[in-house]
Amino acid sequence: MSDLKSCPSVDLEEFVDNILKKYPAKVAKKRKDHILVRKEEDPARESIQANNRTVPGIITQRGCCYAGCKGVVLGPVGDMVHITHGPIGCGFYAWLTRRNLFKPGEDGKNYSTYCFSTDMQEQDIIFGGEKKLKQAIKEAWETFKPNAISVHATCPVGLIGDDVQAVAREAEAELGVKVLAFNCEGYKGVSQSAGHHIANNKLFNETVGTKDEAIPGYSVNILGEYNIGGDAWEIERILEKCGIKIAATFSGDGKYDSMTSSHMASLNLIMCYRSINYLAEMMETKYGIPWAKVNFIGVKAMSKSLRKIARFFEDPELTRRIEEVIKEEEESVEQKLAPYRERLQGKTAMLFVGGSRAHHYQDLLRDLGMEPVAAGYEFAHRDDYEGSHIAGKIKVDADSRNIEELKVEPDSEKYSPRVSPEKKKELEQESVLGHYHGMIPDMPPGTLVVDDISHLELEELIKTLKPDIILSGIKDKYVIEKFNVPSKQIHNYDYSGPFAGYKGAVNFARDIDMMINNPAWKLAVPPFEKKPLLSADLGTD
Ligand code: CFM
Repeated sequence: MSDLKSCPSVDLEEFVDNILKKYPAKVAKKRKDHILVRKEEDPARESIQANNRTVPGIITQRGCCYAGCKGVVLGPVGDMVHITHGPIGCGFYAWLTRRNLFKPGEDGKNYSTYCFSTDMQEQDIIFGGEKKLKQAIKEAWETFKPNAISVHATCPVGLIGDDVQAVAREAEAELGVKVLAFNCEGYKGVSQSAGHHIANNKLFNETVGTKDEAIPGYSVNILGEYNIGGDAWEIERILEKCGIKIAATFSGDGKYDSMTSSHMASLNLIMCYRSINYLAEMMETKYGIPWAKVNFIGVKAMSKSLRKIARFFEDPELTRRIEEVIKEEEESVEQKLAPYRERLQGKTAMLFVGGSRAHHYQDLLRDLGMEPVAAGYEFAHRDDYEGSHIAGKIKVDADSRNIEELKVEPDSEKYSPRVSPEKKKELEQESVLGHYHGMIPDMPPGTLVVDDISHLELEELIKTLKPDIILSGIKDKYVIEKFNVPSKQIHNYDYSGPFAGYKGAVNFARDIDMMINNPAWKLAVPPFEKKPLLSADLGTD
């Protein structure tokens, strides 16, 4: 039934049924809707459940709301001080392990390598932590004079009810620096996805549009690019070579000031739709700035994204320059990629990453002749799988209702549509503007899509589909490698990168080749093959 090269004899539906049988009935019922065997030629006929609570007891790779707000969206803005209001562990574990790199601007301000925390103790939990927070903001301001300060609430802060918003307002008035406070307590929502939304709302309300400064030339903002391993710098190199100006990046290598005037740019480019589609939609409604979904991961994807920009600006000179850059860059990487492609051709991969990379990296794998056989997100929503057109149809539940949906209207002074309604419609129909097609249409029949994969499911997939590599994260990396399958971290790139753009594709190919074709995998014997394993059955009482 399946046409997977790696495992032609596997009946995927039977295989999934067998995995589900290992769960108690209630759990199996829930997980069933999060696993999709791609069968239909028309992907629009297939759908998956996502963004639901993880079943307690299942080992998930997800993070918390605080991680999504502080770690993901705000953290990369390096000229701000980001204060974690909570016990020290939360700050410590969000301390640059994601490798969102930062180069200071002309003012030389860079706090990205510091970890700021109020270090709450038991007595603060009992008597309240507001005073301590106020003191921390003051101290941070006096010591560093950052361009802005953010405060991020952790679980205990929400439980004891510290009013971080009031403290931020007071501090802002007293010190004369912007203080953004986020109620991103870890337990809000079902994953870090909730934190993205909370971060987007406040950046939209209190940062974007606070400074009007014209941006000349072909200007774009890059949304949802976080400069992991230097990705944003490779993207910047290419766009600048084409003559396109990046007004602001949200938020890799991000500067606070550039975000304040980002509403003056001509176009928003969305890399990671999951973490920042809210901001893009709201900026379009309020300021008339349209968005285009791009993917800068992969050679062909990069070129395709550049052509989308050319199509939007519709200037023959810019288009000519873009085509020149594409030709030059593609020729140069082609030579470098050829030897890797020879060794990687036909190898299979599985991808279980976050909320966008499990899709983006499929383009790069295909550039190398590799075949993605199974993929899934940890915390994405149904529109990331099925396409942005279904976003309005997703059922809101008790968990998603938790996060405020802002009511946005066109700004009476600052709203200015970038293109005529006719051209906008045309570009939407061509899927240049306002459209993300999602992961499922890119996965051919005979592949598997698994949302919020558990370790049990991952183990079964490894044993049966026997992939040559798994792109995933730190929580499952060593589980995977104990099965003698190499695992590349696609969250922080395992000390490597950049992987974006043309040069990044070569770095990635080099890393992947080194891992897959390393003879060590055939020599190592995992411990559970040397010694018998303890085993147990699930109790039924
Ligand atoms: Fe977007 Fe990200 Fe991702 Fe994400 Fe993340 Fe990340 Fe990610 Mo780790 S913002 S959804 S919350 S692309 S930190 S840079 S790699 S899980 S796939």
